[in-house]
Amino acid sequence: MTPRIWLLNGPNLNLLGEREPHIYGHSTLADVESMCQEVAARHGLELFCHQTNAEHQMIEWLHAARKDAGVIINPAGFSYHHVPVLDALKMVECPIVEVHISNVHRREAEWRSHTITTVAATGVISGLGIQGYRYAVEFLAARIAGLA
Ligand code: CA2
Repeated sequence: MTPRIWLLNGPNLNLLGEREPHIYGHSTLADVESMCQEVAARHGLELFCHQTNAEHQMIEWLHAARKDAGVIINPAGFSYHHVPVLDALKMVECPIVEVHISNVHRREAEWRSHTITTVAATGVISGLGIQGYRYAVEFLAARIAGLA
């Protein structure tokens, strides 16, 4: 059976490329998703891509992903004080890579580095722009193949 991985993006990331390009770049979410589809296909993985502005929807997808092969999530605003998303992440049994496009540790606002979701992640990539998503797919492919 083809291993199934998920790419989940949280609130406002549907506007990627349109707002604050000096922080988040000019690429759109569609660009991110097609880049990740290409990498996933190269590794023989099936990739489900979703974005939501609604917390309950994110939780539903995390429940659906629970027993699949991997999750890549940019929780965006859900990274902060959203305990139900954290609880759902803790229920996921496969590896989780948390991705932030910007480096949350060197942003103007100190609170951005206090991501509560990260404790549930296998690892975190922050500050590598949209390439962070590509590396997350590469990591999951390696993990699924037993190489990482
Ligand atoms: O760097 C990231 O990827 C973030 O997760 C993006 C979140 C932000 O709250 C985190 O601190 C870091 C969402 C930023 C607001 O949404 C935007 C979406 C597209 C373009 C500009 C902002």
